[in-house]
Amino acid sequence: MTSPLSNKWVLITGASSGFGAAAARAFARAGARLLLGARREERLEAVSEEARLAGSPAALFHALDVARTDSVEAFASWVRTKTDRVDVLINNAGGAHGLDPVANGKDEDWEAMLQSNVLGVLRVTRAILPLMTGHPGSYILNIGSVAGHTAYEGGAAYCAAKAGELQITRALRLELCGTGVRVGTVDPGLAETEFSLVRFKGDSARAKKVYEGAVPLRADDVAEALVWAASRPPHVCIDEMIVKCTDQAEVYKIHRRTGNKV
Ligand code: NDP
Ligand code: 8X3
Repeated sequence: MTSPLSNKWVLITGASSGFGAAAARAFARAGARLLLGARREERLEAVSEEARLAGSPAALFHALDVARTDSVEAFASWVRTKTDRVDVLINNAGGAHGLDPVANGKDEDWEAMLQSNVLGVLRVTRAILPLMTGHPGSYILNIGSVAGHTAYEGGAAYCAAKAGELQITRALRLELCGTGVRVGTVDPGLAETEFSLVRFKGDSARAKKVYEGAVPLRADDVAEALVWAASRPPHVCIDEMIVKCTDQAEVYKIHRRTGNKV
């Protein structure tokens, strides 16, 4: 049976690692053509090669920093040289920087989180929307987080950013109602990617502890959820999906076999 994603153009931001790279491979297995962006081009090159081997008829990549309007515009211009339509836009680029309480918060961490998780989604969506609006059934899928639903200590800016992403999704859903363009958010919980390594600025021991004793989500679990959502027929819009590992009932309620507390 032909995949509903066969030859569709799927644009993924933050495709150089974690969910974005896993999504590139998963959409490739479904036969999609890929437009991949992130800052680390050598990583993108490796992911695009994996995607080609997994079955993508075109796995293309270009440097993208969603925190800069000029970079987003250059990326969008490059996209327009490859295709006049984007069927699926996955706004995934983002992450957390630091886990300091507000009293000790660093401007550069707050700014990086709001730039990538909030303004990045707005910028990329604004730039790519013209390639989607004439095509009913196209789909904007944003990556939110359980952090957008529940606040936690040390998470003020990140939780605010992901709550912002959720409200951007909801506003876009309203704005695009009647165009046939679908808008949704996939909001994962604890997932082992480079997320904690980035949050703790390369401290791998601290990053590892976040997952200790639990069985977290894998990047592939989230990628499969994205492929499933994007494979629904055009009249079906998955608006909001929360995906957590079985060991995580709430942000703070994580079953750990070692009893370790992060
Ligand atoms: P990773 O750190 O593995 O991946 C983050 C990706 O985002 C990388 O490809 C990185 O690429 C990219 N990125 C970050 N900043 C920018 C930027 N300014 N411009 C372009 N690309 C950028 O983590 P995850 O895969 O876990 O994170 C993906 C998304 O999922 C993020 O939005 C994160 O907040 C969210 N999330 C993660 C969860 C988790 O527990 N892992 C749970 C819920 C949500 P590069 O550095 O090459 O630019
Ligand atoms: C990542 C999940 O709980 O570490 O968005 O903020 S959490």
